[in-house]
Amino acid sequence: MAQEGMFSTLKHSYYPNWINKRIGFLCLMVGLFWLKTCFSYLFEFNLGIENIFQYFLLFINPFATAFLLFSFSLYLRKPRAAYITLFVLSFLITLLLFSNVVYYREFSDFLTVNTVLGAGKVSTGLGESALKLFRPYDLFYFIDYFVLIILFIRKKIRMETKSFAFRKAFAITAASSVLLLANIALAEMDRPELLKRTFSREHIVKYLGLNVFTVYDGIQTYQANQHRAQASESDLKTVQDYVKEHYAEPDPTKFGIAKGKNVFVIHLESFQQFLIDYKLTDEEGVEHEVTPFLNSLFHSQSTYSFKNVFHQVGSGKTSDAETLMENSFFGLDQGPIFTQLGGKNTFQAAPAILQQEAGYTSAVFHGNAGTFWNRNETYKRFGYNYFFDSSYYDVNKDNSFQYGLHDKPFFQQSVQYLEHLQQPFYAKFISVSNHYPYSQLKGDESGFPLADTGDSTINGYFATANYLDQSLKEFFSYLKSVGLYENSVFVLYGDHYGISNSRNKDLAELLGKTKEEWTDYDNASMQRVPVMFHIPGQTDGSVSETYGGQVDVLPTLLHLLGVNTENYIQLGQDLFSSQRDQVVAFRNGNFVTPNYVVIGNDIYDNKTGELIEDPSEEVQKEIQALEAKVTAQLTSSDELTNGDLLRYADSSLKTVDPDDYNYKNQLEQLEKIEKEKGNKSTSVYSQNNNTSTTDLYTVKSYKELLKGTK
Ligand code: GP9
Ligand code: MN
Repeated sequence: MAQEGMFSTLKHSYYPNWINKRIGFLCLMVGLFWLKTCFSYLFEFNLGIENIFQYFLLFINPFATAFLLFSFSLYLRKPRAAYITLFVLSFLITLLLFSNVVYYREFSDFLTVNTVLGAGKVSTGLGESALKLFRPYDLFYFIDYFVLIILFIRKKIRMETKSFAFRKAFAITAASSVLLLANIALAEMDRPELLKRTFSREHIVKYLGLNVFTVYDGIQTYQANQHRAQASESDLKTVQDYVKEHYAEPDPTKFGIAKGKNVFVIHLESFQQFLIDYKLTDEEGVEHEVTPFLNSLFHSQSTYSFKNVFHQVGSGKTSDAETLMENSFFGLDQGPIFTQLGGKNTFQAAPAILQQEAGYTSAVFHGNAGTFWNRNETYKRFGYNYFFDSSYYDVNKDNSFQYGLHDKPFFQQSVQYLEHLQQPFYAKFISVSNHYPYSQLKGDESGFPLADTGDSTINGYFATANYLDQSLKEFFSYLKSVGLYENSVFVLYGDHYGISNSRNKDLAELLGKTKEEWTDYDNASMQRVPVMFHIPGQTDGSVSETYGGQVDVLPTLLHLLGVNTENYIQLGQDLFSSQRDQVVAFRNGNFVTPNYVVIGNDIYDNKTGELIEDPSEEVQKEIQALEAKVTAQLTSSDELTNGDLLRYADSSLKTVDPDDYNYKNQLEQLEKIEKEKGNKSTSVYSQNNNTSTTDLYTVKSYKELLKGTK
């Protein structure tokens, strides 16, 4: 009866009846949260939405978690407690949303558990500017609470006094859980392995929403912290013993031959060894050399090239290759190390070593969002002084694709920053155009012949590799014209496969094999990626047959630069050393040596490519010994990274403090240094009488190049 009485007073009210029901009010709260979230998705965050389906996921993701969370208030019998709980829950997730909005305005990234725990640091970094991050319209995120409270006080909205049936509450919790699972399933359909690989925080937010992201990040942080908490200084000792025992002396004829030179690290996206010297035959039977410029470098008298180096990446792909190349240890078995530990661990990476040992300035150039692979955080811990991400480039629809700016404009636009770096520098350029799906070249850049297999991914691979090749040729011409070429060393490497194992059978014919002949042995062989050390001035270049992995590159490079590596914790061996093991571990535990290729339980003879069906006892023993080496290397790597053991390392290297790095306004930072140094400044810009050299850069499209040859 009391109910009726209450409703009767509402007959004259403007407010619909459903608002006065618990479920109705809950729906209203969900709706309001949904509105705020969608507003921030569209106007605050830059989520890189690519298609209608992604919009669809974006708009449904706030529903699932809000319903699920709010449904817990329905279990409370006392109406007042239930309404207050609902309010508090809603307020908390709104606060989470709003904090992210404000944080994003400054950092173009989302709040992680670690950032929140270290909030003191963030706010000191922000200083007075924190207040400037608020906007008048931010009231929009909270105004509804004031309005609702007033409406309650003035009894325009009333609490439903009846308690909510348990089974109904449960039905709502269950239904929202199903909705959440459906959301995750649809997201995984559009972006396979999303939760395993993360990619970037934007990816998780875009597909699953901020609430899921926060929980996901919390779980990851908890797991990482568990590992870390269990690790101790004595674990480092075990790894150190391995490193000592595994250390390979540098070749004295190579040690220091590039001392003091600038270092260009050129990351060749998805570039496999088989592309080197490859000629693609077109429909008319005409052969087209795919990468003439890289081939000329590979065979140059000034290049030490390696044709039996294998990629060793796991699910972190590009970022795992970066980890291997610059730290000489592996990525993780259970996901990308950049996203999982890049913002937390201590590293002894190339930029920090070179800065502290030899006064190098370091920079990384990449035309994709800085948050991809959590680079913006990881690079600081590697000790990179500068990181030029897509925000430093003119990127538009015509010169880019889903992974960022295309290589030609990328290299060209990079030099406006490169010319301001103090020498000697260590500069890494991450190319991207030769990335799956290999169908991104348009207009004047298209035209290089496509292969003719049943798989369009394979067919386009050669054209994008050729485009990368053209862009490098232009970049090198510029470097020669400004005098940087002669006093630099160039490290070029393929990061990982471009054609996955599942497609290799379709590739077989282009490599002179048949589908039927193709085996796991061939798949393993295809993990070869080119590695070159191009040192202008050297004349005894060669193509080495030694077996190695990406993990071996850092000690090799440091030795070329005259830096002793004995005191560092590096798991690879100098590629020039005569003491090399030549056992190449893949991230999944398979391995390759000059004699064997071992895939799971299968042993292949690496001379014939044949499966050894019945290995003799002698062979079995040999394999066991090799397996032990592989396990020792991979386990040392996992101990080192999961336990964050480098925090205990007692070397002369000063621990890098990420707070010392700021990737904003970097041109201004560089110009300030030039001014301070005056005529002692060693940047190209200063040496060129404070004049820019960007005009010396020439870019030609594929169509223009073709015309030139006709
Ligand atoms: C993205 C690019 C590609 O920025 O480096 O990464 P991948 O997908 O190859 O790991
Ligand atoms: Mn890659």
